Amino acid sequence: MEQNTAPYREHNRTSLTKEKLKQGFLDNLYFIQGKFPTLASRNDYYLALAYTIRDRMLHRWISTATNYYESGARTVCYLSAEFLMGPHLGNNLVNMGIFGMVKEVVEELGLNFEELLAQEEEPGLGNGGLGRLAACFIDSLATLEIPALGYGIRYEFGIFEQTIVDGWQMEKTDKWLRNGNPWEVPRPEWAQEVRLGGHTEQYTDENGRLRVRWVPAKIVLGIPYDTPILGYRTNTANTLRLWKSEAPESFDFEVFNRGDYYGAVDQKVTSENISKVLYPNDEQLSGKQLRLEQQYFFVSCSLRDMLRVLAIQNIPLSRFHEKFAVQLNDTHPAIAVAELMRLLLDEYLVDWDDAWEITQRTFAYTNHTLLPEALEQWPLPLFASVLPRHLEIIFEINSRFLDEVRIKFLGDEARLARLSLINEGGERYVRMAHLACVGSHAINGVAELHSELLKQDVLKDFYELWPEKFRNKTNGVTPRRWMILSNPSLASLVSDRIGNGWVRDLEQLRQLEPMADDADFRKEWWDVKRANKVAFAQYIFKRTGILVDPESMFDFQVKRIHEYKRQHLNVLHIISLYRRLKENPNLEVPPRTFLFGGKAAPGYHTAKRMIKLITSVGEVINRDPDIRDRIKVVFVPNFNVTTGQKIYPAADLSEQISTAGKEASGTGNMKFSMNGALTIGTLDGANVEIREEVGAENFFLFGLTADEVYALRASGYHPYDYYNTNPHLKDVIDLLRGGSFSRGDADLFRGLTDGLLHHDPYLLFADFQSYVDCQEEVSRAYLDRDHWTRMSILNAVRSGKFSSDRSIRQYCEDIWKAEPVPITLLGQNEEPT
Ligand code: NBY
Repeated sequence: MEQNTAPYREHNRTSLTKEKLKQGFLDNLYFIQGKFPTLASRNDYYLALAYTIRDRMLHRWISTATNYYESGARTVCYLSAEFLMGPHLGNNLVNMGIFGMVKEVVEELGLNFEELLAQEEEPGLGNGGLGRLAACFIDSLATLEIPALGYGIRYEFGIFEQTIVDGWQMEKTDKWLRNGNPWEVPRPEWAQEVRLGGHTEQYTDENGRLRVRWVPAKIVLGIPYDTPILGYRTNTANTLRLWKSEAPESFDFEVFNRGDYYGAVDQKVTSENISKVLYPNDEQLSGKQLRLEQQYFFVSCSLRDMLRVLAIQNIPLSRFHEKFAVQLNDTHPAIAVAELMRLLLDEYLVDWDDAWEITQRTFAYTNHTLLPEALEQWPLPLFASVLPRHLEIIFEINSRFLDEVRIKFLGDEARLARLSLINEGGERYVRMAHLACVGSHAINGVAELHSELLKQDVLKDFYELWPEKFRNKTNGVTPRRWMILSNPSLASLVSDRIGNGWVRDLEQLRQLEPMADDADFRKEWWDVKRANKVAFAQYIFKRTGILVDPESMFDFQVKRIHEYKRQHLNVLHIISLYRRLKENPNLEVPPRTFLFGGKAAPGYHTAKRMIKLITSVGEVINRDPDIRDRIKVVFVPNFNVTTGQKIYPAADLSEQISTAGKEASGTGNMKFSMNGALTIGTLDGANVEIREEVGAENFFLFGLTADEVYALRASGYHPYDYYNTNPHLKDVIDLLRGGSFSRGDADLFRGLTDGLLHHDPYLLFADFQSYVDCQEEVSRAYLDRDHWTRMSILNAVRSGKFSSDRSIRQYCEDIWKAEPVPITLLGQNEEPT
């Protein structure tokens, strides 16, 4: 059929003039929503607008796919169990460069633009940093015009919605799809079959070779749902491809359940379960069969999808690793190593050695954690029952791998046991990090310190075996969402002075350094921050009923709630400041609002109690008349991408206070700094590099270093001694133990305080005094508004390194060997072929 692409420029559905946008919007309201203005709901308007924008993205999307198809370009495949995208509409408007125009169009139609943006339910298909990193990375890949696909799971329910009831976290299911998702396009024609369970059989093929056949217990279908991902002001629109599980009609209804209608429906329900819900655990194993099924499901669908693309582009299988660079976002997709081997060996009949070479040259692995308890392991019996063939392949990989180790480290049996893909100490497990290391040609950490600690500790034996595989790729965040979209007034203040080249090249912000000495600029900078704080104060009042003073310092700790992140250390300081203010009302400290946000894994009881601790301390302090509003404590419910976009621009101080050696990188720390917040932090994760970039004099450092933490633990850590010898710390702990913040209930926080007094695994007591002293420095600094503003400006303009564009450039050069493919729009400079 002849293609006719010419009309796209003038058409109501594609033209970018205001008149055509308006017409397209009203058309979509009528033809897609089936409404006319008098009956339309806010959601109808949002959807009509979303479709109006999507219409204008499709030409780039189709052109991008065509360009990639014709060039056969090397493609990056980012495999991640999580993509924490946040709302699409605003971001797409920013990346297309039509935010202002569309706002005008909507307002000229008498509608509230902000309200329509707020109508979008965010796709919260991730837990925290790891999922959000994947989202920033696909934004940067598209902006840098790199051919790339994000592969993941289309969870029907994303991360739960958090509410706070009586100070405790409550979870509600996240029904993000309930009003429809205008950004995705299902592609049932590219569905894949995934096998699960059953057993294996040996057979002899027609050439007399012994082969293995996997006889599965069930088959599920994976349906791809594609979402276009625009680059910032480029023609590139890459694809996020998320898999939804369904029951294959033929399989359950005919073959297995003939005559058993209810059994067949059951089977359908269990198949659909696989992509039903995101596991809400960060840094913690679930050990559940369904989780392993999720991982295998999306990995198998994605690899088969790559093989499908290879076939239609007529590329021989032996060049799989030349066509695709596949990144494993943590170990969640590490089963890909065994699955690609299985596909090559059993389905494409490739020899072991060739298959193994293709596999190793295809994969690279990013580690995101230093917590030993967070390294994924699957009990052997569970693994065998879900993936019997993969277990055989893993045994074979392991036996060949250990042979190699034996030669290199003759007689070192202990090392063999440490390196083995199978943990044999007691109950046997498959170690997914080891599978990822063995099956990849590159292994990276996500900040310099983290990458060093991987080599010295968590992956030491692999480093000694293959030092050449190890890299660092410090994380980054996209300035499109985290500055332009979320902080438009700061962005225009910057662009007014240096133009907008910084949006694609964040290092250009440094041109503003001299402005830190300009009093007028400092005033404008302060006013922007102040206006963002006023807006956030209103938001807090609406959400919590708490009145906060925008003149006060906004001091934020927002991130998942976890002992190693030490939200409770923050609370210990608040209590100590509260005590001092009660004792000495003339204490010269600036008014401060302590704000917290973050979700606790539903089964992580200590984390949930940390939330209760924050809210309980807040309840006492916020209504103490002696304090006269000089300090307030607020827990902002349901921290997610949407609330984050309001928070970072309103922050004066960013709390990055994890025990040194525990936070792999952190990315919130970067978002705060970019938006002009100062950091109080330990030398952990990317804090180290942030301090290097912004200058030690513009960073509040406290606490033990990672080396000191190791040394202290090695020499024997006794938290009780700190309690006994630091009267200040003792007072704080005794107030908690006495029930001062729990209406006299001495039991409410006993578990927390006893845990600290007797174990304190994250060394709060060891860092307490250093933290309190540092906080006093912060308070003094805030009293000098000019100097503070200077530091704030320098933090923002020296944060160029932390653009995810820089991270992605480094991955492309050093690991993926991928190059930009600029997109020619069809029908513009050339006719489609
Ligand atoms: O990844 C985070 C790290 O804690 C943070 O330091 C780093 O900046 C960020 C990006 O590199 N890790 C993280 O967010 N991890 C998870 O969310 C997560 C989710 C699921 C599971 C484990 C960890 N899981 O085992 O299911």
